[in-house]
Amino acid sequence: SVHADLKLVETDDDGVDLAFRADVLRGLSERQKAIPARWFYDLAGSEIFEEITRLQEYYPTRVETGLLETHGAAMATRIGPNRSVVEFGSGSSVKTPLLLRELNAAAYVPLDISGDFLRQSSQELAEKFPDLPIIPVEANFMRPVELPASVRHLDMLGFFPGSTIGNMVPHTAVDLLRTMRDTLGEGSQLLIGFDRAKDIARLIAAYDDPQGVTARFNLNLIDRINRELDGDMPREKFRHVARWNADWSRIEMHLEALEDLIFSVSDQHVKMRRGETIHTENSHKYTPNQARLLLQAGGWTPVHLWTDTGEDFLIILADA
Ligand code: AVI
Repeated sequence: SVHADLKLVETDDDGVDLAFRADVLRGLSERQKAIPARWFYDLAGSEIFEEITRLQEYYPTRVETGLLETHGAAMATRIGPNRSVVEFGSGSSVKTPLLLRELNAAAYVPLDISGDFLRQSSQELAEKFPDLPIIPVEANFMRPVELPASVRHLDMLGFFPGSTIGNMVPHTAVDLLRTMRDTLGEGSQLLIGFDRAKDIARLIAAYDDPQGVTARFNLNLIDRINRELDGDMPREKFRHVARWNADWSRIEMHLEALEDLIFSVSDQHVKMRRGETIHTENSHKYTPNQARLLLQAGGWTPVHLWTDTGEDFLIILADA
């Protein structure tokens, strides 16, 4: 059964998302222009991301799903029964059931900033697990979340798949891990996915696929800015770039200007030189030791690690 929730996004009188406008206007006035990756995920962006996860070149979703299929029972044995599963970011229709079918969970609490997505995925899960109490909470999990009273007395298991942690710089990732620990409390556990450092050519192919799906994902941000923030960015004058940053061990996505440009967004004028970029995403890749260290820095003690034979992806179980 699915329980009720509440509302979050702040808008002005015209319905403009104030945080989106503030991030874009600030980001476009910096020396290295940059827009946080979270703004990729409007409805169109979320749909294109789903397409990405089905690409041959984009291995993370496939490999992580395989790990949950192969090792789900072993994970459940280590986790134990009667935990409340708190998922950070709404349950994907594929991965969450693979975990829930093995765990004898007391409740499932998906946290997401998008209420629409949350309601949809909760409904789908309720059909698969009719006896499991499902309590969706509309919340920004980057800040401490007060969990519903009905689950607060239980031992929690945080679930953070997808290597979403990789989209944060280590400083922010550590802040989030500490916040998760505060949200989940003493005696809790965390099951978290990391994408592993690997051959650079394979990483580039995963973020610059020949079909151009990832390019569409990146360029969709321009459409969103033009539509929601009254912009006139010329989409066809930008190209998608994916590059490896060795110092930070990450793939970066950028939108590169193909010629000198002048455009405006919400009445703010922006100039770009040919070849200049807007940095739109980081996707950090970790060795097992780096992943463990990140968890430790965030207040967690890694207790078990699962990886695939191709050594592409990691799932780590940690204690609070
Ligand atoms: C959601 N996140 C983990 C994806 C990633 O791989 O960093 C987003 C993505 N960007 C381009 N392709 C996929």
